[in-house]
Order: sequence, then C-alpha cells, then structure tokens
Amino acid sequence: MNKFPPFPQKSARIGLLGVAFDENSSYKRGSAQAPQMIRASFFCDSSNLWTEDETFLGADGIFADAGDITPSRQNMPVETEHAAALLYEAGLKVMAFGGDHSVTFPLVKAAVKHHPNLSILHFDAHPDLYDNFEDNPNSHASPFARIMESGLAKRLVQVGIRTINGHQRQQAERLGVEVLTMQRWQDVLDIQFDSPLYISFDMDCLDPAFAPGVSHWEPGGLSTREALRVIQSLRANIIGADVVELNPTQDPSNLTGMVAAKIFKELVSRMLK
Ligand SMILES: [Mn+2]
Repeated sequence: MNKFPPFPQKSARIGLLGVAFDENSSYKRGSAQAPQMIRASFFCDSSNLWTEDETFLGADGIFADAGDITPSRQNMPVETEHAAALLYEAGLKVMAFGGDHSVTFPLVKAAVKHHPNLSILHFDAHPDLYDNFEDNPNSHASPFARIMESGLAKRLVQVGIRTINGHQRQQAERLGVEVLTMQRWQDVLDIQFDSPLYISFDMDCLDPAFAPGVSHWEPGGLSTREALRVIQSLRANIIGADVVELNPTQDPSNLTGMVAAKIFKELVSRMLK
C-alpha cells in the first residue's frame, strides 16, 4: 500500500480528511502544505505501517480517504464541516490532518452532531482561547474560545500549555477549560474520559527540538515519547482527531513530517480500539 483507499469503502472504520488551509495563521504560513507531507511521511520507507501496539495499518478495512480540501478563507468553516460530516454520516471515525488550528472549530462541529456529549483533549503549547486575536475571530489563536462559547464540548482538557497570559487565563476560567500547563503535564495521565473523545493535536505541543517544523517555536515542550505516552494511555472512545500546525516550510529535513505521521499512526491505533 502506498496510498490510502478512497472514500467510500465498505467496512472501513476511519475516514481521512486532509485540510490544506493556513489563512488564519497569525504568524507564518505553510501549514496548508501539511496534508501532502503527512501522506508522504506515512508511507515513507524510512518507517513501516505498523503501530507500536502491533496493529498493521496497511490492512484492508481501516481507512477511507476523502482526499484533501483546499478551501478559501471565506469557505473554510462550511467546507471543512461538510467534508467531515460526510465521513461521520457514513459511520466512520474521522482523522483530519493539516491546516492551521482554525480548522478544528468546524471539525468539532461536525463531530458533535454525531457524538453529542463530547469531551476534547487538546495538545498544544498555546491555549488558543483568544476572544479576538488581531481582529480575526476565526484566528488560529481562537478556536477553543469558539468551541466552548458554542457549547460544543462538555469538557475541554488542554495539555502541554506554556504560553498562557492574563487574558487567556480569564478566558479559561470563564469557559471552564481545564488547563494543564507544561509543568503539570503528567496530571493528564490520571484523567478518565467517560464520554466520546475528540483529540486535537497541535504539533507545537512538542518541543521544537523534536518537531521544528511548526510556525511558532515554543521551547520547553513535550517530547515525542511523552506525547505518545499520553495517547497510548487513553482508555476512551476516540471518535475523531486532528493533527494540525505542521509547517513543512520550517521542516527542511522532513523530520517533523515523520513525527506527525507517527502521532497520526498512534492516534489511529487508539481509535481502532
Ligand atoms: Mn499551538
């Protein structure tokens, strides 16, 4: 297998959706190129298609690939929600990848229609809770403010956070967000999620030593192994996930692409449980 079987597939379990969009990024552009890089890294002969729990992801009946969408700034929310909704409607779990973090708001909207009572686990250096960042309410700095204001999640737990400021601390309190700052990251291992779980994985939750190919370098983050430990310890029904903020233009060695593909594989492995 060197590419994913196209959607629809009989007996597939996970719908794939690439989101090639970075126009709500406040700093560097480039995450629109991430879907292509994650696809190439997934199938790269540098590694193989087995997960660490020895699941073979090249087997039939796992993936159905809806391809990549390349929405305009204006159409991104509607187009992204619609593309993800088609996969949920087909009874699939959804793995979305690529894009800046603003894509998570419509992705969660699609998820919650089919899985009410949703909890979210959010990996990030940043809380992304700005009420209005640089006059763009759809900024990649704001998706979790929009999600919580819209009542889309019964619980939002953030891990890896190391940039919280006064405004976002107020927002977290107002919106009932459980922020595990980087100093307390291991507390996430004690949390049980008793409702369907959506995972949003911003690649900059990782230390830039492990994942330099992101738009915002924030030292002092999780190691790849620590992030995998959190993912692998989850005993929840994971119904959807995204891997966002991979910026191939900042990743000349393709290292971060391989890290993103690894996270993708291990997330899929948990979704198949
Ligand atoms: Mn971030």
